Amino acid sequence: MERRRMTLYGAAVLSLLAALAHLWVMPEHFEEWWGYGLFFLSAAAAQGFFGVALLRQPGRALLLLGVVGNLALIALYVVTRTAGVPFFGPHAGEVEGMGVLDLSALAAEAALVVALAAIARSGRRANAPASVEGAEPVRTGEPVPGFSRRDFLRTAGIAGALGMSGGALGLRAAGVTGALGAAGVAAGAHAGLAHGQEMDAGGHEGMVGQHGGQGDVDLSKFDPSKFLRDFYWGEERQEGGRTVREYELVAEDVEIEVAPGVFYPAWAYNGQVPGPTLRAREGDRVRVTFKNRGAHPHTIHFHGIHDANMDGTFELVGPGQEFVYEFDAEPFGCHLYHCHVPPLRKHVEKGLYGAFIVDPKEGRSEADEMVMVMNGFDTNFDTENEVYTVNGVAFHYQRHPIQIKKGQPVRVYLVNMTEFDLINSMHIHANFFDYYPTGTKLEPTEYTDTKMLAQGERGIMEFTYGRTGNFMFHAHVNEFAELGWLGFFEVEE
Ligand SMILES: [Cu+2]
Repeated sequence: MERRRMTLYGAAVLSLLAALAHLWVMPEHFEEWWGYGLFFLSAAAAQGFFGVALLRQPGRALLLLGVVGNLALIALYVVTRTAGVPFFGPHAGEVEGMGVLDLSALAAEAALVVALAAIARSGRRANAPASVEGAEPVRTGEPVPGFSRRDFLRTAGIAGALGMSGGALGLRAAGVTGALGAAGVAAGAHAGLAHGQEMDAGGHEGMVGQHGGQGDVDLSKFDPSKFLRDFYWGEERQEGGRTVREYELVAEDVEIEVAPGVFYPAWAYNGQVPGPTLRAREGDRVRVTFKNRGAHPHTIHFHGIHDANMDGTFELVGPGQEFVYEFDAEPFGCHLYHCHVPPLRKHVEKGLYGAFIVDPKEGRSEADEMVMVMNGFDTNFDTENEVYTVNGVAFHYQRHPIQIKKGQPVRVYLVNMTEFDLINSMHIHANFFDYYPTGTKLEPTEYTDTKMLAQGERGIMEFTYGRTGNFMFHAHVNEFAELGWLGFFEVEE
């Protein structure tokens, strides 16, 4: 009976481990759809209660329930990883990715089924008339026909140990980017924002040389100052008398720092949000090799004129897969690219976007060129942005003002990729700019100091500062400015 009890304890632990795994991933599933969240909550609750019930009243009905329930969960797992999510919710039909945590939960459930079967079997033997309790010693070396309880126990023990170590690994990974981490991130976000506001209030002092005295993000990972003027022209080659540009974009799941100490579990092109600024000349052949190293299917949808099968809307690129997009760069202008896998909001919100600039054949006039991608981050997963930025890090250009020269024309490629909020805007201080909507015409349509952009809208700004000093620029949606979308031009002689 001692072995039976040990198997019981083992089974209870396995059930609790599986429950913990389901509980762990529950918040992010709630974020996707309340139905998914509820499913994970129910599974966790059932497995939790089952583990406890097993130790109190391990009757045959309960054992059977455990076997059937866990087999059903295993079957559902296999279906969602092969055929896709069945019928329900926004992910219906979408194939889910696999991770350490869910595989260890799966291992725990499989081991649990084996253990429950073993308990049921030992129970039946113990209750058989010929078998008296305690009179059924399993002597070492005794030949046992078939699969003995000891074998079951050993199997369950090994699988359990695997499940536990896998679970621990998974928990560590999840601790960084996952659900419970979200609480920490949310708390961090508030700290970060208080911090931001403090800096905002101190902005005028900042102008006399105290920028960035209050901590910074890890700029070795991603530096918006470098990103600002970093244009990815691709590998240039000549094919049949025309210019071909070859680019490589890799989608991956990566944690990014969007304000000092505020981390966000992003899906990103080439490990950064925004993704690299792709650039070509009108008429160039653009060839983009896209590799998906993330856990979900993704694509790249380029704004421009191209074939239907190069549009990044139909051919999903699954985890581990590749796809090559090829098209002519047209029309010239300030465009964008982003993932187009449903639910679209989710894939964009997570960070899969960047600017795509096509120069006119004759080029544009000489200028100090830079790209500014306006965006936001929902750091506590409440479908609202807590942090707003230009180029991915809140208040970066307040801590590190953009150096420009007096009298030097500046050209800003401005792209709005903010999710959740319908509009964003750009305002520069003590100056006015020429504005070219979408950059598709060579004549400006407006001379202004504030421009409002809807989601996905973009344009080109041109201006020159005739005075030296520090000049602020920010969203004129003032709430966004206070939550990170604010910076300075430092104009020097
Ligand atoms: Cu995607």
